[in-house]
Amino acid sequence: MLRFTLSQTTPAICIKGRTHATCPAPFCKILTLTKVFTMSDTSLPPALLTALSDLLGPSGLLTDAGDTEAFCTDWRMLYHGRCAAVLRPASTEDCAKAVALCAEHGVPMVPQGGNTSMVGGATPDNSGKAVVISTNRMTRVHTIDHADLTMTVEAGVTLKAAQDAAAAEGLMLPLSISSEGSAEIGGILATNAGGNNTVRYGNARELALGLEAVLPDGQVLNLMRRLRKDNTGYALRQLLIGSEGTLGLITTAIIQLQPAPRSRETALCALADPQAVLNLFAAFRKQDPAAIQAFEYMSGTSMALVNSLIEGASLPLEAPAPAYALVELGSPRADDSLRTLMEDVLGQALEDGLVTDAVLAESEGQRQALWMIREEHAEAQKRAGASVKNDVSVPLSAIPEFITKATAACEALIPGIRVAPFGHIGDGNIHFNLVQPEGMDPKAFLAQDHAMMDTVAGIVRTLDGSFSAEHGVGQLKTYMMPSWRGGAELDAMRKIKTALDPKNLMNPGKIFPES
Ligand code: 2HG
Ligand code: ZN
Repeated sequence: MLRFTLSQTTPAICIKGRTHATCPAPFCKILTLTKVFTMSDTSLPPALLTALSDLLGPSGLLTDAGDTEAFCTDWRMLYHGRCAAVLRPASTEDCAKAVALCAEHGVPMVPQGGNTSMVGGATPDNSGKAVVISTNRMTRVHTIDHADLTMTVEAGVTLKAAQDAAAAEGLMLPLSISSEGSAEIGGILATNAGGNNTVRYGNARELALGLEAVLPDGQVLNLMRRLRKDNTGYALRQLLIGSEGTLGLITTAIIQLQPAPRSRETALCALADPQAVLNLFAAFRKQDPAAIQAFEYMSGTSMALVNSLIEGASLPLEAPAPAYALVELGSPRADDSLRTLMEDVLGQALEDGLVTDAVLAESEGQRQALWMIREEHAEAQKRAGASVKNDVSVPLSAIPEFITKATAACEALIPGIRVAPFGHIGDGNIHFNLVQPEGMDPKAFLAQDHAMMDTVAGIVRTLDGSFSAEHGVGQLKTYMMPSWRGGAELDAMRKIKTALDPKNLMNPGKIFPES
């Protein structure tokens, strides 16, 4: 009988970086552990448990179901798995040794960062056989290099902490997502996260120059180079990025930075429909595409949910509208050219009737208030009841047709459904989210999730889009893979997976359908 006394605290913040006290989500509990556990709490073989406890120590190994529960449930509370243990290595070396031990014993491993996946990508199944490997103790920012404009950072650093570290040095990490207070660098790279600044700087993939990862057999893959050009064989880091933890566990990365913007202009605009939002985007792009830092779309329905369900959120416009655009321009120049650009384009758009109302942020506080309205969309929809997420991409030109057709199809499928799309319209990514009709049983609504997802995906397909844009496939959309990535493409993906992970131990059940 093996006994440990654990006493440690996991970060007391939620997806938004809120403290536990201010966050209503049950997921956000603080784990203050002063517990005794026994070997009988876990299904791990005794020899493995002993080796892991010797390696990781009490704060690095959790086996009590009460302590592991928070790691086995996703942010949306859709997936409730079980695990044999949570491993929390504090270094790449320990992580590699822990992975090697698990591989030796044939134990499946589920890598997990900030646990903010929207597709159940970091939740174990309910067999209780897998271990979760959490990166949340690997939190060092190693270096920030001004000459190379790079940051070397461990996987468990939250995106917000990495952004703040860059900002403290007068630089900018140009990746911004709603869950940045909790989402961690490792998970962000594993899922190739996109977010608000993709329109200008690309996805996580474009920002990662170097990478270190632990492969499924415990080998460390060191790709920590800081080179813009490096055509030396296959770009293995790009294979790991976006693999959703199925090919290995990312432990450290070299991220490209930018000079911090010294001028920024942010506006919230009311418009008639998505086509008008796209026309406004085209008007800015025509003047200065490089100035557009973010260009976000919000539907009237999704905005109304934010205003009614998020405390402190209020619409700073005269009246609600069918569509909104949040526009941000940024420049490392400290002059007022962006204000001129913003006023010129918006002035003309108002005159033409393209924009019906608009506000410009006059201070950093006002800017943050505008962004808060946008960033709270996921939270508002969570509070509105059960919802089905369709994180899709279509070519920009097809967005209006997509939204019109998909709205009609979903309204016909489930009368009373609240179609609440929003998203990163400047890069073609729409979160075509469907919120349950008021008063409907959430379970009855979710029972039709595949019917809704297939309806939306069918329209996406006719428009040359993708059913999986920035959130990944996870376990939510695995069933769709054969019809979207069949033939040689899925075959090549499976061969890569088998070559690196022949025993299918790394994040099993994600991306690939069982066959
Ligand atoms: C966002 O853009 C996130 O806010 C979440 O990607 C999207 O809730 C969603 O579907
Ligand atoms: Zn998004």
